[in-house]
Amino acid sequence: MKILMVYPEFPDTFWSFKHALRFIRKKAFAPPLGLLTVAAMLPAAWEKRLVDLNVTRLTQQDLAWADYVFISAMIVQRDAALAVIARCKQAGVKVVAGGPLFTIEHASFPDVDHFVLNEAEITLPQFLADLERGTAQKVYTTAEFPDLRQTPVPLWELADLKQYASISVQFSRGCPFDCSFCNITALLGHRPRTKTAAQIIAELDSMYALGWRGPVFFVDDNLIGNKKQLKHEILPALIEWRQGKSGLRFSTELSINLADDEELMSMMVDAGFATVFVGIETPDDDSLAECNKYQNRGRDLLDSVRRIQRAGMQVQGGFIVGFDSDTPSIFARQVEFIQKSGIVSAMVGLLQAFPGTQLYRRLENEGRLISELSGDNVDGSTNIIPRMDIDVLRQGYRNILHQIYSPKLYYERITTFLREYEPPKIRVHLDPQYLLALWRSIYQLGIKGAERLHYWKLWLWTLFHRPRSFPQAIELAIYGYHFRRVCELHG
Ligand code: B12
Repeated sequence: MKILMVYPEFPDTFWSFKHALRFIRKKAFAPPLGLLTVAAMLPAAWEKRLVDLNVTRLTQQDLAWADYVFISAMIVQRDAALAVIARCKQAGVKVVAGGPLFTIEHASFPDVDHFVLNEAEITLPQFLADLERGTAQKVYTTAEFPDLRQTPVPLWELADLKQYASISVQFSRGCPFDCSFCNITALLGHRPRTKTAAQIIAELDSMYALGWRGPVFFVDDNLIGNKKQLKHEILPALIEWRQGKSGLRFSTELSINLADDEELMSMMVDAGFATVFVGIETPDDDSLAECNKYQNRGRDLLDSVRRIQRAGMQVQGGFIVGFDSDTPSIFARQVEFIQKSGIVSAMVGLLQAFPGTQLYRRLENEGRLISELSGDNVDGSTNIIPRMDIDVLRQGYRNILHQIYSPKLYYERITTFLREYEPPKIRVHLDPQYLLALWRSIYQLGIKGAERLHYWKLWLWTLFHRPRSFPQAIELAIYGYHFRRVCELHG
């Protein structure tokens, strides 16, 4: 059996990092972990190939070679996925679809032959057994959440790793919290399910053996969802594994209560975690109460962010406007909070309702859902009727983006952050692309760009005050270039 795994192209979004990736001559952020994991679950004797349309093209020969195309996608890849499916149909290749897009809206894809939905650890074996018997069904779905201790090491070797800026690994799925807008718990449940330390080390060993020394993204929904196992099993294993190795800087996603645990933060830094993405959402307590984000309430959010930065991790943050409790004062308050926090990569979105969430059910009951979901929470679109006048909301939202990504405020945030930040001790792996990126940044940002003055001020300030953080300063300046391009795109 010949299986062609296809990952459709992403549009230009906040997290696509498309414009920043050019500086390091990479084509995409990370290889598609879902497809590579599914590939590892297929019979070893089957032939497998990966075509990630973010780094290469899908040719007629690829389609002629395949017995089946296995496709995965997020909602944001809907149109690109439809185009791939149409080409498969034309070429007479059968399509098997899975992943978040199809799990949420499979009925909109009549040309897909088989949907293997939810987590493949449960549904794929059922499909494969039926396929062998010649009784494959149209839809495989489950309400159960699998034990991740049976998840195999992804087949990274199918991907052309040189094309990517980072690789993803996954320790856990699910999140113990209950934020009303988040579709993670709807897709993956509340109880964090985890892999063992031996599995994680095997995954890291496998990518290290392939020569990977670049960044590694732990794509957990909340890395600290199971603190006990993390502290007693995973982090000690990672700290030991890192001895004598260079590179493989880790990043992840987690909740703000990390700031309450000094020991955990220090272990994470020793294990090599350099960046964490945290859902801050809003400085407004009524809005936090409205969306049930109790882990962010009753604390000084700015102080929590600073504690994480001081421990040695950069904080990236997610923010939302458009809650029912929001008044037009929220726009200025968000900008003020973001500036004070030194959260350089601030992802600000308009509130959107994803199917399966509490928010979706509530707004459906109130008759406040409109239009299709774009799937990109930072493109300035929404599928809900907000309480605030929609034009005021849209304008206020655009103002936030224009302000926080204006060169002046953006570069100010970099220095605010670097003042608090304790740079990591992990040994740097010197990739010549990073040196070239420095030269490209000089040309693009320091000579051509409208931000040139701020760029050179940052150079001087960092070299005098925080010389060890110089690589971070340049990296963040390059991210800023990407964020500004994406903002321009969305008006
Ligand atoms: C890593 C990640 C990213 C990476 C993607 C890197 C890459 N190339 O894969 C980055 C940071 C780039 C990213 C970006 C975005 N992301 Co994202 N991301 C994730 C995250 C945290 C993990 C995904 C992952 O790798 N999981 C691990 C693998 C093993 O799981 P999986 O892919 O789900 O696969 C399993 C099953 O789904 C199934 N399966 C998957 N595919 C297939 C295919 C077949 C044929 C079969 C049989 C089975 C199958 O089997 C696998 C094993 O069980 C998820 C949250 C989550 N936990 O899923 C959000 C998530 C996928 N992202 C989301 C969003 C919204 C975005 C952005 C739009 C955000 C933004 N505004 O910019 C962007 C869009 C992408 C872009 N580049 O522009 C949403 C998608 C919602 C949806 N229903 O579509 C999610 C679910 C997060 C959320 N809170 O809702 N993301």
